[in-house]
Amino acid sequence: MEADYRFLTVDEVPGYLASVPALAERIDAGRLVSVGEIGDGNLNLVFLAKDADGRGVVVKQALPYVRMVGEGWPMTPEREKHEIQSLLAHHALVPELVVEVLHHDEGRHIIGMEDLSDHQVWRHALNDGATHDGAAAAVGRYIGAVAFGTSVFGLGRQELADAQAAAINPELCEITEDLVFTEPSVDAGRNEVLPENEPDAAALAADDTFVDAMGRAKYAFMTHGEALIHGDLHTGSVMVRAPQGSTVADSVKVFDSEFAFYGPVAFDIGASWANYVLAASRAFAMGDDARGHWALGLVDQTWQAFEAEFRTRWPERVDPRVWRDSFLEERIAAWRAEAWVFAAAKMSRRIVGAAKVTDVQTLPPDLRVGAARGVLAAARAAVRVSGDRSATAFSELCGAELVRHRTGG
Ligand code: SR1
Ligand code: MG
Repeated sequence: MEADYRFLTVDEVPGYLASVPALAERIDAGRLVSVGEIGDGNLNLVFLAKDADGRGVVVKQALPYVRMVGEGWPMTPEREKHEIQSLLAHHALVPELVVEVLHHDEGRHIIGMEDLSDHQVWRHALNDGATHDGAAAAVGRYIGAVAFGTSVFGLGRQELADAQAAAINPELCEITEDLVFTEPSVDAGRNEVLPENEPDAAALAADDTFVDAMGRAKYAFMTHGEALIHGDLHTGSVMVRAPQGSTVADSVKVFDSEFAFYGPVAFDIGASWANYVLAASRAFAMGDDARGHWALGLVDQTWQAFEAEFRTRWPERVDPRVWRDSFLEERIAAWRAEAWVFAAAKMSRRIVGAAKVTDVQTLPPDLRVGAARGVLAAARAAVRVSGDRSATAFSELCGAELVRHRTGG
């Protein structure tokens, strides 16, 4: 594939940093002690540079294809614009919870960002058994701030229209539409499970209730442009930090929002819930039930913080004349119910689909079978619930399925 821009290399990074004033003021490009390519995501190149004084910057470049597959899966590098726009919009709302953008190179699809190397990717920290208390609430507060501040409730009419127009992101949305909603039940040749899980994947695909729910969820995803959502808010899109010897997070930063678009608020909520269930599946599979229940408890922490943040901002809504408190209650209840189904979609895609997660994949196969089976069973059970749709009911239902299936068998 012929790209019309140059890919960044480790060797080029020092000169690049020196040539960009906004980066050169954050790092001494002439006294670098390390430059490395640290990207472990599915799509992009990510470089971290550190100087002799311990200062650092991150430089991220979008490739014209999906990194995890290679040139055979072309993908617009323009996605970096959506990442920048959403990071800036979200940072303006909750600066302490969103990575700081320092630089944008449109021609080469490069973003310069603050160095968060004193943080850990939350998924890695969860896999290692860390807790980072407060992180789940921070994620909920971020979702609530974005749900209000980028929506009809927080923006004037013209500002909203401009933001919606700038956020049209069909290529990245189509990845989600395919991988999250369609392919868990309709294999496009990208699915893969352990042989022992093939009956579980087949049962998911044959489950009419599940497939119908995915159809409704995909429709909502494609039509409910409520807010400038993150669009890929899994635990690999959050960095966490705790002081030495502490289990409490003193910094939580959301990043990697290239999938951002005007979509359903509950999609980000469901994404976070799904990833807590995946973290719990790992713990239950390893026989650490206390840790499994702790991970499931994150579901309600995110929900409560989301709801509190949205309610706090509600008095500032654009048109209180018709958006009365009764409408707030309707919205909150609707988002909570929708989050169940979005979470079910996100759980199932990480088990059968193309882009898996280390929570489950790094388990030994004999433990992975039961974990995967439990997650799929939980997803199928979640779309069947029509009664109590609280966050705690969701985690209790998932916990029961994870424990029931964990032995593999
Ligand atoms: C082809 S991209 C695969 C996945 O990686 C991203 O993190 C998104 O979750 C996407 O679905
Ligand atoms: Mg990502």
